[in-house]
Amino acid sequence: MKNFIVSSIIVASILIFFAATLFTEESETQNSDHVLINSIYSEKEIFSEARYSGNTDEKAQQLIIIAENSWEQGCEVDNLCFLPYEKIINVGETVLFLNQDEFEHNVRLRGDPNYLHFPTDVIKQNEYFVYKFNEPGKFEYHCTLHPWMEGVIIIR
Ligand SMILES: [Cu+2]
Repeated sequence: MKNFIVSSIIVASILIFFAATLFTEESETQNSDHVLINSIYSEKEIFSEARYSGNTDEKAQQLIIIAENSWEQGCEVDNLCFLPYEKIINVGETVLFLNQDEFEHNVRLRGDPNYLHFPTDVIKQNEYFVYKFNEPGKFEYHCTLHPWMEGVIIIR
């Protein structure tokens, strides 16, 4: 009986430890998003050349990074072209796409020949594009210059 109690306590401790680890990673990811978003809006010496484009003037809450070297095929193997590959956001939130690659990219909705949803031309290095999502849904997007670059935004 004593052994059972001891092992129960050990199992419970391990579970709590893993739950805490998961929670910490989640909030660290969100915090680093906020830190980078704030630096984009405030560190003018770095982003002074950044050409703003998008459908809103509101400050973004969500960040997607266009990864370094994503112009080169291969990032798609581990879904590392847009970071993160899949982003879950709330209706009414604004996403900021930051290009950290040295080549220019775009963000276009799959199956949208008129490019109405992401009416951006190209995003150059250290430039960004913001888009506010006002409707729930699943948006599969890609870069038309480098079609292997794919990502998904789920709005709920
Ligand atoms: Cu591209």
